[in-house]
Amino acid sequence: MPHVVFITGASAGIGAACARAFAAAGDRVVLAARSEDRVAALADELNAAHGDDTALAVALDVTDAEAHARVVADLPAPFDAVDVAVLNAGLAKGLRPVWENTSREVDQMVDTNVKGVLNGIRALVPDMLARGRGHVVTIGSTAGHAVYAGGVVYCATKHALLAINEGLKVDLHGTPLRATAVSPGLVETDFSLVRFDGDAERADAVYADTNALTADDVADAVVYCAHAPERVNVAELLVTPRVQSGYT
Ligand code: NJP
Repeated sequence: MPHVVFITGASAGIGAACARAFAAAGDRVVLAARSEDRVAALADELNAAHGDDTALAVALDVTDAEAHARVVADLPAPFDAVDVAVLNAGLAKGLRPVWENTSREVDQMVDTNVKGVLNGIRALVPDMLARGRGHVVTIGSTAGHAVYAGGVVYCATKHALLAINEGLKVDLHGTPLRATAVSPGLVETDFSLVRFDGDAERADAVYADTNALTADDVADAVVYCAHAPERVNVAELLVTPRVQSGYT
């Protein structure tokens, strides 16, 4: 039976790669992001490649708890019984000493990377519990294992994400549900463009001296965790470039 996989941040980067990888593996995917046109285009691509009802696009800002719950509750068949939640939407902003971060930058990172994931868990897990089947995969980071200069808030959100994954496993103990954190190192996506406010030169420089992962590398890891036999829970998967000098 194909899984139904709900992916946040599916309009770009790792989320879009996960969508392509799950669809190629025969699963159905719900593509959630704020950029409605981008997820709609990706859904069209996947439905053309893998057959109708492979992909459904939904507009979602994960920071909006009510919208998150509503989007999940309103999913039409055959996308309405979500088996795997890939809670991937995230960003970094304003990489400067923490006292120089604006309150907007702090809000953007905490609201998206932490509260957005909690909103996803609250929207999706109750139905998984009711059906006795489900898997929550959060996309963390090597930044959840360290703190680097200028990245205090981002790193703190990714430390929080690992705590959420650990806590979720505790709360899910005795249920058939699984919880996994996939923690990538440096991945070549729009992530750096976002964290440097669209400065492409700075973003490119990040990848110039490193053999960064591709988004597909991370997607393969996510699919591996989700497709592991039911008796297996991959608690956390750290996936880094073979050579990585620091933390993203
Ligand atoms: O970044 P990018 P990645 N509501 O910028 C979406 C982690 N990570 O794929 O809403 C809903 O290409 C945004 O969509 P849109 C990182 O922390 C990365 O690299 O349309 N969606 C887009 O689809 C993050 O958790 C690296 O703008 C929202 C997606 O998020 C995850 O990987 C290293 C949203 C971002 O795509 C994916 O990042 C690492 C919202 N409020 C961890 N805000 C790395 N790239 O090096 C944003 O260790 N999105």
